[in-house]
Amino acid sequence: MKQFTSVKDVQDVAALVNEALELKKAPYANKTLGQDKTLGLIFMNPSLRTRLSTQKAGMNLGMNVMVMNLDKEGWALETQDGVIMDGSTVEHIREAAAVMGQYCDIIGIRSFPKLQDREEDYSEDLLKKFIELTGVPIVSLESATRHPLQSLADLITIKEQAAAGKKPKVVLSWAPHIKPIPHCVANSFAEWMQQADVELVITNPEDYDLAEEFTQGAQVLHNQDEALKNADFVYVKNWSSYEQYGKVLTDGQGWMITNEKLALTNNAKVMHCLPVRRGLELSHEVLDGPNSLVIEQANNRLYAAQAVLKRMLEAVDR
Ligand code: SN0
Repeated sequence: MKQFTSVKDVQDVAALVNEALELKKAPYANKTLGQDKTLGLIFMNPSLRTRLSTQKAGMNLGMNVMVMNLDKEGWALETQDGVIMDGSTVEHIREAAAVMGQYCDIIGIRSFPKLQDREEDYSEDLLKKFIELTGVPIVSLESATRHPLQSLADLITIKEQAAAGKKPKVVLSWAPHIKPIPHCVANSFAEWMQQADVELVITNPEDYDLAEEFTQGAQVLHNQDEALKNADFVYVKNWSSYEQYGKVLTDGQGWMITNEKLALTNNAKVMHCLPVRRGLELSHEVLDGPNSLVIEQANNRLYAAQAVLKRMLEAVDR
């Protein structure tokens, strides 16, 4: 695997999920694979799970791991080509990325969308520049439009928890929030679920439909109660509007998943990528109750990252 930026970089999704589940049983079985190899994790935005799980995944494979919060610890970075750098930016991505590529065998990069200009965010310019300029395999730690390590962990979790012999109904349910939030987790989740053996239903308020390139084929309902009927998994996530790009259009009253909402489902397991705003996105009672999978889901981030890094170290094209 040369890059991991979307589900399209994976030839056989089910095989990757199985590989991660094997690693969960024996996390230290490949200790020599990463010997004398360096993983660099570059963050332009905050992180808890992605940072710690990917760092640990590298260490489980015997890698050396370096982490840098580039937004705070690096020189102010210029990403536009051809500009005269006589302002506040100090270093161009052309040099910065090329230099990091000298020190690292694999690089992970996190860079959220700015949520100002749709075309700019959806062009994935920064991620593409990292791929081009570092010259080493790149793992997306959440880019402007996707969060593939999260989606792989989500799929691992669903595979582990789904009842045998039944195609699970999985509902991606929009949740309220107070500020503009990226589409990445929802986009990716939709994209990955369509490569899995599940029935995907997406529910969100009007004017919150995700980009069609990600929802293709999935049922989109604006009536949440109807969507929740017989759900086996409810994946809770806020995102800002795609149509009115980056805008918050409603306070989303009535969209939070509560025990009352869960009563409409098939005793659904509840998922969220975290961080979650309690009492706003998801109720305390559900998060603290028996249906919540959020901690196990976060645990699986480790095996998702480890499966991806293992394949990159093996330089296996599958
Ligand atoms: C990010 C997102 O893309 O939704 C990261 C999730 C893994 N989440 C947030 O930005 C939450 C910020 C907040 O204030 O709740």
